[in-house]
Amino acid sequence: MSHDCLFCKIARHEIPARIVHEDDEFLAFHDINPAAPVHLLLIPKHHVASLAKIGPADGDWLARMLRLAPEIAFGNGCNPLPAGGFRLVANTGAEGGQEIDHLHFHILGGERPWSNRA
Ligand code: IU
Repeated sequence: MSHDCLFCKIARHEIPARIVHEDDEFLAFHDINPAAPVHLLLIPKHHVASLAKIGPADGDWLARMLRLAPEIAFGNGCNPLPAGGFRLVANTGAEGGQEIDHLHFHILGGERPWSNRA
């Protein structure tokens, strides 16, 4: 855990967030500046700066995180397939638009139109 990291603080419940899912490994909560009718962030509780820091030992928990994404999306307002769906976005690095240096998946969905900002 990184003591100064905002998302680590949210994972430790030191900063409030509108949490929609929590288990031993992961947390999902509403983005404070939503870019779509549904805009959630899914994070690992342990500190990982970004996808660029993922290594061979990270495959198992990363697979669990990916599998959690549709469960959280469809459980929290994203409309069912085939008409519905969701976007999964992992901004990585400065030129990737990453502002918070703790790995997070944006989960975006809801009735269109909404922009592809996120
Ligand atoms: P990015 O991929 O690092 O740019 O996304 C960071 C997101 O974190 C962004 O969409 C912010 O609105 C969001 N966020 C938040 O949900 N809570 C906060 O306290 C802060 C940022 I600071």
